[in-house]
Amino acid sequence: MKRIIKSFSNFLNTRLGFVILAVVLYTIKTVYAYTTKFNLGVKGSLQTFLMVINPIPVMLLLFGLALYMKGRKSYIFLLIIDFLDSVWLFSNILYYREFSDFLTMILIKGSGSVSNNLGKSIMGIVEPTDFLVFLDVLVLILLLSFRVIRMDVKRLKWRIPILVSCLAALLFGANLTLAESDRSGLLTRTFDNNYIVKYLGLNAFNVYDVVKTTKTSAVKSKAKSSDLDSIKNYMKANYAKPNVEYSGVAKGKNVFIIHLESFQQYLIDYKWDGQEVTPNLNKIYHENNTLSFDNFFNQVGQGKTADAELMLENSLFGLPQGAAMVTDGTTNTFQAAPAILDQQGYTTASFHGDVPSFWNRDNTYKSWGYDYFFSNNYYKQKKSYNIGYGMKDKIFLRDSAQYIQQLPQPFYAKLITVTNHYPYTLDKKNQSISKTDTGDSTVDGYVQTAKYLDQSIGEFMDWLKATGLDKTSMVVFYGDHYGISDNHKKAMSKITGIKNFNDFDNAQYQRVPFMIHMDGLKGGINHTYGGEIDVLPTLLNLLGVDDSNKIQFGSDLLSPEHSQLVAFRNGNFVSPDVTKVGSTYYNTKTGKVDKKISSAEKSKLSNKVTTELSLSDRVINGDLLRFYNPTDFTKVDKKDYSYKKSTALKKLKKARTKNGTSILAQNDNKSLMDLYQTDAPELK
Ligand code: GP9
Ligand code: MN
Repeated sequence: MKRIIKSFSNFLNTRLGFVILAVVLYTIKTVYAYTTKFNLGVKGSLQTFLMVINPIPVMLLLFGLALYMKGRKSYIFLLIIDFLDSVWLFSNILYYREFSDFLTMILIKGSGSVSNNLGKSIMGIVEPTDFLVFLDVLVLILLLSFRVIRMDVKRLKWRIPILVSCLAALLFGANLTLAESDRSGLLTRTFDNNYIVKYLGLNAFNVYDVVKTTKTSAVKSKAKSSDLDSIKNYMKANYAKPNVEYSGVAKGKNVFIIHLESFQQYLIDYKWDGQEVTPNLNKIYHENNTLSFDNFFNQVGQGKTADAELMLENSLFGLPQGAAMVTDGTTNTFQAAPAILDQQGYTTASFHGDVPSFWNRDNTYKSWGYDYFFSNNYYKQKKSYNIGYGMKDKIFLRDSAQYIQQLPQPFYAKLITVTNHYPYTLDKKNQSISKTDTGDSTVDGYVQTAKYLDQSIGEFMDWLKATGLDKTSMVVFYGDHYGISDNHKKAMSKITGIKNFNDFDNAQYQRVPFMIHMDGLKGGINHTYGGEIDVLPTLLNLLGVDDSNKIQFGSDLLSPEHSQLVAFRNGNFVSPDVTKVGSTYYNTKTGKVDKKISSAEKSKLSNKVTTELSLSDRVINGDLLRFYNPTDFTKVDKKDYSYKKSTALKKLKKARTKNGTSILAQNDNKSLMDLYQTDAPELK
């Protein structure tokens, strides 16, 4: 035993030993910070393992640089790096406490949305245990000053530091491979900063962030205002005049945008287990005062929900890679629905029971002009209230009502549900239909979560009726993207009864619901082909907002001039006559390969799709809307927005005046929450 201790202390007295000790201590304190200061959402043993080991590669690389030097300065170098990195960790802890997100290059450069000076509030938010992140530096200094560890000042053989650096790179590679195996597309799809930190560590996140930001800002700095010309010309040449019959029919009404997570059109009227899976949505779909579209397609790429949100509220396509909300949401200028309506006197709010940082909503929503963003910290949280990505829909919608009733009218409120999300798991007490029996475990739970979502919508609509909001609001429903990806063709074949469910069928099953429901609206099932890109122009026309001056890639679905060529993000498309998947052109009506279509026709359609996509990419990559100054739109100043809970609650309280326009104020400030009926078992 003594011998072991002796050789251990001998090892620590070597420079390599000291470096390894520093890495170990750094790792311990980082794991302490990860688990107590951040909310990384670590689930399962692999994620836990990665969270514990992820500081090692980068710190081994950084501290390992000390091995290239000789003398006391190598120790001083290591301690300085350790200290600076700890200051960085400390700053992130404070920032995270306020914003549930990590510091990024954009924030530090100060060009982003957050002008909130952290320095001002530092004293208010710092906690004594935050300083523990400096403990390892202190311990190392004490060990050296009291000569418990002696400095090893001689120069090492070159191969030792080189080997250590190579080992660090190798470990990082292994870390990344394991991370990708758990979450594919981690670096390309850009979901959430929390994910990168959870899987690869804070320092790796910083490098990633710097590379990403440098890349995107280089393109932006080269862009100039004349780049807009070709885009404006395209808009002019392709503008479809909105349908005057519907112009302004919803003027001044409240708007609800109800995001039906992963909800495909085929679920409408679908029966399983002897019952309708979504009776509430089916009823809305068939009602006379609902405009329902049965040839409406999702057009998302890797950004999934984020792409859907971007298209819906900006009429711009998602990017070919990653999510524009993440890569460009903080810095770009937008002319988004919330800002447009804000300037028409609307209060605007987005509601979502997940962490605010997911898809960078907490920053992007400011660029879009959302007055409020109610994310999970605005809601009462209990373990049983959550499943998958966030709050269970019934509880989420019920608890959103307490904020809805406080919003000054007219308002624009977007409610993002999440329970019907892959992998479609639901606890027993919330299941009210049996799973399908395809044997594909991803597919079979889908009807259960869809039914649950449908019930939550039913409860919400009842509340609208009970409060009278149904008379004063337009309610818009949309499915954001597919629920069952094209990796499940066999199961889809069983579900749909289509014999060989092929690529053509998969393209057709990209249909998602789009329904506009409003008292007195001339409804019916409309067969026009269109997609998410067309929502904004359609809604603006209903709301009586002129869109002839807007840079938007979609057009009013009700316009007789609307183009029915629906572009998918990968260049494929669907139209009433032709469907293109890869290099194959199908006849949309028969599903057969279209052998008669001329090559001129093929390239005409394909070119239109690729032109639209690439022009839209140019707008986002070059941040071109910063150069666009239409007279009827004032640019959003992100500094005017804060989603801090205390600030939002204060603002809502202020609105509770005598002449307040919220339904709460109109009800003499008596809550309308007792009108909300839910059978959510968690609330009983
Ligand atoms: C998370 C949720 C899911 O906040 O919106 O996003 P998705 O995985 O569907 O893109
Ligand atoms: Mn989604």
